Amino acid sequence: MSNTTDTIFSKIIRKEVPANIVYEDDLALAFTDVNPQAPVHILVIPKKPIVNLATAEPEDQALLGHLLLTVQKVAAQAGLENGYRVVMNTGVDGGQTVYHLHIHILGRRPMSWPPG
Ligand code: DGP
Repeated sequence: MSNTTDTIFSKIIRKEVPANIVYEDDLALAFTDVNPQAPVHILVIPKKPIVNLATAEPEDQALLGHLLLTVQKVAAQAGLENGYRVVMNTGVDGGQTVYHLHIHILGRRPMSWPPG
């Protein structure tokens, strides 16, 4: 696992790489996933470069809460009134590929369980 957090998502935050941004505030950014796994697939990320949930610190408590409430806001904005799935792939076994903490919002199709 890389320790650097200057990932492609940092470049999206700095607007060096284009993205379809659907929500932004001082602490968070949300944009559509480049490789959608559902009709709605949005990523919510902190602007602070946290690697993943496993490396978040107690000082990040309020930020993590803000990200979840941002998920709620973005999902409502996307019209996911029938529900949605929230996923945080964490580390190698979690299937994480971009080492900047992100929350997937997947919606507008039925989800199965268990996930792959
Ligand atoms: P994960 O496997 O949880 O680390 O998911 C990373 C997601 O990030 C993956 O679904 C594809 C998405 N992604 C990777 N690079 C880009 C990019 O440059 N732009 C956008 N919009 N999404 C990206």
